[in-house]
Amino acid sequence: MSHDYICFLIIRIMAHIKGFIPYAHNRVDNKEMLENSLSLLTKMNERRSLRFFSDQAVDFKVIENIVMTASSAPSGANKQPWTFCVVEDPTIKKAIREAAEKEEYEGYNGRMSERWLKDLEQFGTDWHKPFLETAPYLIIVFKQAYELDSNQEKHNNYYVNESVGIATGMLITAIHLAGLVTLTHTPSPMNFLSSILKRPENERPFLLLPVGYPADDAIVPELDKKNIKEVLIRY
Ligand code: IYR
Repeated sequence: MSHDYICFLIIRIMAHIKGFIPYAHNRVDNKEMLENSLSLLTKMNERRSLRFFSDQAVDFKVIENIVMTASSAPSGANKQPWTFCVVEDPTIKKAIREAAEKEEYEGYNGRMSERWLKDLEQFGTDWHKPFLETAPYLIIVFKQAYELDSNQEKHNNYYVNESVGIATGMLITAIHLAGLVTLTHTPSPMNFLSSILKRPENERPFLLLPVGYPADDAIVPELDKKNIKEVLIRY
């Protein structure tokens, strides 16, 4: 019996004991695979970060689907160390805007380096963040640094930044493919989100994403993306 065959048998036996299920796709042929990958590339290249939102309502069911798409992401030991807080209450949005603008004001007026401010010039950003009130939803992603067991003992989660980063990437993709727009907003520091949203001690704010339709007069900066030679090194 070959080593590979023994491994195969062990996996089969484990599958029986530990509750595995078969997972074998129907193969997609090369032509279809090329078409699928190119059509996704074309679609994803249309994604832009938006700073000008319409206040037009969006069905909450769409937000649920988007969040659950993000939550299907892989994570260290499948701990799923994330919480997605969805804010539509205007009073809470206002409180978030006020706190964020306070931090951003400090950022643009002393905390950020000259070089950083220069790098941001092309985006035309400043400390004003009206979209935090205009967008119908704010999704605030929290990462769970640790979990508490039944004895209230702390257990650190694994690869938390990687896991929550992947889930957030899937969230952004789901928002775009649903036909909505967002912005990856990181008011800094963003501890105020924990207190406004009364999150537990094990959760830390990771990213804030306004979600909605673009305003009728929305504009985006003309940006270059790196070409394939710059990002793909073939060995
Ligand atoms: N948080 C600030 C500044 C800012 C920082 C980066 I890095 C950006 O890509 C864009 C903005 C703001 O939101 O204005």
